Amino acid sequence: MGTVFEKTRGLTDHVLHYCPGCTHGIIHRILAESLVELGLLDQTVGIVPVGCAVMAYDYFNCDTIEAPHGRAPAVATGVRRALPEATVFTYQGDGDLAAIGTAETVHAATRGENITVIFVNNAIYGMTGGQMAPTSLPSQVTQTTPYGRDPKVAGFPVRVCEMLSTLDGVAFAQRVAVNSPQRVMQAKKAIKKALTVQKERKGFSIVEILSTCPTNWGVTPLEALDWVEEKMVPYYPLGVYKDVSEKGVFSDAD
Ligand SMILES: Cc1ncc(C[n+]2csc(CCOP(=O)(O)OP(=O)(O)O)c2C)c(N)n1
Ligand code: SF4
Repeated sequence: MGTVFEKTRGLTDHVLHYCPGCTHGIIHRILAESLVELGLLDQTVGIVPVGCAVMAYDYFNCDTIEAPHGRAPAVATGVRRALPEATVFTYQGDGDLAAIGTAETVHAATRGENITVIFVNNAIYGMTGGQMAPTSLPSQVTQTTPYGRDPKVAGFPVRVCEMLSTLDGVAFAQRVAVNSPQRVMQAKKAIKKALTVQKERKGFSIVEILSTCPTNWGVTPLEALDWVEEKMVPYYPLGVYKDVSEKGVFSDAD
């Protein structure tokens, strides 16, 4: 019998620890598949975060470094410059990337570092029990906003792709979601594009992926897929925010 589907060799045999209905696992799979299909896995170094993906170093079948507290883009910068032939990705949640690590993210982007950022936006701090994240939506109930996020008190959510696409160092920025099979395929295409931008040394690339956290949103796994569609997509429109990958961000690519 022919093989119809098999686990990608881009992932190890570790059992993922994510909650039922969490889409971190889907994102791991499509990132790992992309690295394999582009022939990049064996030269890849992944930089993994604090947050629920903290143990991603056990899951990706490539070299990894743990960079707590939002410092992944800074660590990725060092790896990329020391190993120019490596493929370097960061894998970061919205608390990690857009709160604790905002400075590292913005400055790596503005420097046009040849790295690929996989940004998992689930509108909440998952790992620590559901506190408000910079990306939590207006009126969203979280552990620290029990009456709903009030922008007058807690500010407005950060739209990372829109913000970063204003920076000259950014070659490619796209927001996708993984709440349906079609969207998963689009997300994988975006990841492959971002990795290709890096391979061609065209500048900083980021794929923001709208992801689920049924546990802390207080919904079922199926309801979480609708939650992404009904609550997140209107505030965080999907699409390509920047693509200057033909030309690249520097006139003389390294
Ligand atoms: C400076 C600092 N503040 C708070 C924490 C605690 N902390 C660890 S993970 C985390 C939330 C991570 O959320 P996110 O990045 O959105 O990832 P998720 O767990 O949702 O995937 C927090 C607040 C920390 N490690 N360091
Ligand atoms: S707490 Fe949320 S983000 Fe973390 S594994 Fe569970 S569902 Fe996923």
